[in-house]
Amino acid sequence: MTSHTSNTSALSPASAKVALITGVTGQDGSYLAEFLLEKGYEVHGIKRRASSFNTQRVDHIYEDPHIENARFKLHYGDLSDSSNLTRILQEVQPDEVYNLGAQSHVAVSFESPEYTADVDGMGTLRILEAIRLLGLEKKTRFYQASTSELYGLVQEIPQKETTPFYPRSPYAVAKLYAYWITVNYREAYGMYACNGILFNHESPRRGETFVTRKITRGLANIAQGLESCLYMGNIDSLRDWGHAKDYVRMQWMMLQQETPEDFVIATGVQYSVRQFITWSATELGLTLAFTGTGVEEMATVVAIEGDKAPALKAGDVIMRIDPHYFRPAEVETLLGDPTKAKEKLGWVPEITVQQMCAEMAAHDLEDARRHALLKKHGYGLPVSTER
Ligand code: NDP
Ligand code: GDR
Repeated sequence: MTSHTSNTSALSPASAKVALITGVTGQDGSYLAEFLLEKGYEVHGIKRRASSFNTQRVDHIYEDPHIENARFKLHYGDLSDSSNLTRILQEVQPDEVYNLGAQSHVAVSFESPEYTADVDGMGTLRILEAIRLLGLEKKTRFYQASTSELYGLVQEIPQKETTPFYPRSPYAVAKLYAYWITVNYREAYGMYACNGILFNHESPRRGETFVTRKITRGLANIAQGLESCLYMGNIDSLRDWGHAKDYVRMQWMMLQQETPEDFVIATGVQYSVRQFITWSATELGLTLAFTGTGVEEMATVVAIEGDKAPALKAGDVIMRIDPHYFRPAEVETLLGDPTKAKEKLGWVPEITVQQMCAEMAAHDLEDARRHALLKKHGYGLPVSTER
């Protein structure tokens, strides 16, 4: 492994590097910020203005800006606003930029295609162009959050760096532009810019409407009597799921090489959404039977062990299919080949999908128990079941 920071221990204050993260309030942004702070970086993040607080995932690392030498700083900004991005980049003069900000929900991109193209596609160009115009192209290294969704209608199994792309959603098409503009700025201007082509990665901080979190959170709520049934889309869909903590480590590793390159980051194992439902149920002591086919398929509780699901009894139907969650064009199967990352960077994922599922299920059960207790005492808030 070649490296401009081969040492993985923390930097001394004098040599502290400066990182800028777009999407710092999201799942990956929050883990990456923690990771970089531990390494001694000064970390700047861009957060969007919202009518209520949207920094829950980074509140625990927030530092009062009045404190001298605060190392975690937030700036208001938006990927749709070039002047704002240019100003922040000029102010921060980052050594490394991690472009994680995006409208990241595939199904929502069919409903907001133009916004998704603007933020996910043009937003990437805006940052690259700002780096160039500010004369930072030799100083600032750039990481682009590319995605396995680029493979879409899969042309080769497993997918690796050389597999042709065939995007299947406005999200994936926007990310295709972002991928190529990153390659183009590397080739045209000699910028240190690279793509991490990351397969699905999850955690207890995963957005509530992505499939894994929807399942762990939904089943925990059902077990505690806060909801009655989980409504799902295509549960035959196959994904290669890893843990976000493992994947942000790799984002950093990619920027420590001598020369910029693109890498596939995946576990190399795939499972179905149905399998993830089964694991999540097992974590709650539930054995399920899947019956019926297509939109008639359902999951029924056949046995219960332990005390995690007091609201359920054998025979309860806890999962049904709702075609509302089918996508206009689906990506049926994704399976990554992380050989290059393993061989060139020595990266291997440390957390298995089953361990991750157990962590998410335990987290969401604790949340559901708290909600159930509040409800019992008359303080219950409605549980959101939007997708
Ligand atoms: P999240 O959806 O959890 O986070 C997205 C972040 O982008 C949030 O901080 C969000 O802000 C911010 N954001 C959204 N729109 C804008 C905007 N217009 N301007 C500035 N910021 C914006 O995504 P993840 O953390 O899961 O993913 C990080 C990146 O990696 C994304 O680009 C995603 O597309 C990509 N990716 C993710 C994979 C995964 O499996 N998680 C796999 C492959 C790629 P707010 O909190 O205000 O909504
Ligand atoms: P994906 O993740 O589209 O792969 O994009 P998501 O978890 O949304 O879907 C995975 C698969 O599950 C199927 N599915 C459902 N999905 C959701 N959200 N809700 C449902 O009820 C449901 N039922 C079945 C989907 O059809 C799909 O096949 C994620 C995002 O993080 C992207 O930003 C990232 O680029 C890719 O992963 C890699």
